[in-house]
Amino acid sequence: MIMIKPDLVRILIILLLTFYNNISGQINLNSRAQWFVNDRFGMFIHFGLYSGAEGVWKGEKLRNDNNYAEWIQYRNRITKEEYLTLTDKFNWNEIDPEKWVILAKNAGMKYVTITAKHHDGFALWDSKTSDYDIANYTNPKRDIIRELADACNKHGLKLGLYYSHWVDWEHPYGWDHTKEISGISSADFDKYWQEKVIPQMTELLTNYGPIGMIWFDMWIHHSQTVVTKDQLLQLKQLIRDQQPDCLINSRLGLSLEEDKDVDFQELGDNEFGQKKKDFPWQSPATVAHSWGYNRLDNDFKSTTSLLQSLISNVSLNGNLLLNIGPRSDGSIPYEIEKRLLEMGEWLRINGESVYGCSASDLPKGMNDWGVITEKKNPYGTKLYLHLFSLPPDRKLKLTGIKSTPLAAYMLDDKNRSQLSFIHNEIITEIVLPNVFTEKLIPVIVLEYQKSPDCVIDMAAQNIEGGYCLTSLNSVSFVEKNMLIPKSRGGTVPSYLSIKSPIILKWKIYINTPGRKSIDASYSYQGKALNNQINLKVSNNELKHKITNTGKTIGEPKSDWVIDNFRSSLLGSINFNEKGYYDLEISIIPAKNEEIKFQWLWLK
Ligand code: JFZ
Repeated sequence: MIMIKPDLVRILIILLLTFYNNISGQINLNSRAQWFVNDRFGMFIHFGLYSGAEGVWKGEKLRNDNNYAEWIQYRNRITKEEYLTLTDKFNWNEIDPEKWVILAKNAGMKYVTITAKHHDGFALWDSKTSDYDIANYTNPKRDIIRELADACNKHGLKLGLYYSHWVDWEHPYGWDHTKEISGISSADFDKYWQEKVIPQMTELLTNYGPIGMIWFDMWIHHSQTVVTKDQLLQLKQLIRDQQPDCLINSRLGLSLEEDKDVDFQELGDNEFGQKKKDFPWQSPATVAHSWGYNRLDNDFKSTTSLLQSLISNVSLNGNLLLNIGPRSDGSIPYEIEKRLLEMGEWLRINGESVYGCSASDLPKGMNDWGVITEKKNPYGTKLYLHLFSLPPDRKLKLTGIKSTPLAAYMLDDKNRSQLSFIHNEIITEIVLPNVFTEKLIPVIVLEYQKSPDCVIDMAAQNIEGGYCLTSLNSVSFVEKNMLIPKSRGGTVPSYLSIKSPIILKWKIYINTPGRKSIDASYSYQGKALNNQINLKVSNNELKHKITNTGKTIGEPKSDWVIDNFRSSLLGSINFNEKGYYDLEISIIPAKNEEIKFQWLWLK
């Protein structure tokens, strides 16, 4: 027998953990979710009887502007009997779930989540619990979940199942929003729960091999619904017992505070990340608006914007679950298929910057040209700079990284031809190629020996080489209630409401010395003559008197009169040498007056 010293065990564990963390790059996740944060991109499939209605019923379109065609039975008040006539519309000889899986694979997606049972209560598999299922209405019997599970196995994708546990329009005691009028007893709802939810979930968890995730869909906390915490715990326990590796999304309905044992947070529909989070999360998204096929829903997002949503999420540690709504013959609308395939093409070349990547430590939006993902491995760290916009002078400035890169090249360049760059303190200036071979989103790779040091309290130079200084990139603490969000359709910008003297400070790095001018944008509606802005940099000082900025018209409508935000020159200052500068302004409003401060612009 080999004896292992406790010390050695400790060292081994530490080594293992270090390696583990380096691979994932994302902390605060349980081991179950490891594949999920690695894979980043999945396919959502909304398919059901509603797919046959296509968002129209008896010539009338869906009674809701959100276009959610899978809600047509509820919205257009269709009885169960009439709704079932939709089964005649389906062309079962054509419907082949393997085609959806192949599309997912070609799109670079690593998992597939299908509506096993949506709100209409109709099961897409051969359910022993309920006759309200696909097997009962097809001859020979079909089981879409089985076929999809087989196809996923064959092509190496993980299978996720959407199951509407709260809303069910078929079962007399399932939740249906009209019960807000009629009411429902908790005993009756529990009948539905024990008679349909638990047995159907048991079927799904025991008959279809490994399930990667269960996608529940209760988008409000259980306390606001008829569902009880105990019922949710029962359901969760069932999953943990039957499939210990299966992920559960946060729309189960328990808050993360009351139960930490949910595996990832699901954001709202088409809601994308705003902030880096370590806990795994995902945005469900559509290519147009509807989830189920809607023939009138033609507002398709571009491939570039879909890719940007995916990459931006990854840059904040998030995933993207992008939806297709097949038609009643199984086909995918051309506009959706085309975009998915284009995403796949991009990922085949540039996927290294998405799969297995996580957030960098720089705050979202700090560099205005795009987003950054990061990959650590035992040999070093790579940063991937995704260019959403291109600087007109073809010199990309990355602000915030202290370390000097070892190498810089385009991710799609097999030869890794080096891009020339200059590194100054915290600005890496990279000379971009004149022509990009990548037409959608070019990616620059920067290699470092180890995870590079970041400076996060700096205001970055923007794409035009200037600095836009707001309360958001300042180092000063600002009371939340002073931040006024934009309003009136964005014609009134967001601003800082200043009613008593305040000091705001920024840290910037100047890499091109010289004289720079400084403007301030603000609105002032009063009559006082002693409102002041004083600016200090090193030993220089600029003083500025604030005067009334008047009104303007936001839109050509007589009632759209809004405060004017005007840019005024404060003066110019000589920045003699390269280096860090502290910039400070004091804004001193006259007594009882309000200054609406927007930004400083330094260039
Ligand atoms: C739900 C479903 O009702 C819809 O049919 C679709 O399946 C979608 C993926 O999920 O819709 C929602 C869920 C959450 C919100 C809004 C609509 N939300 O958080 O605001």
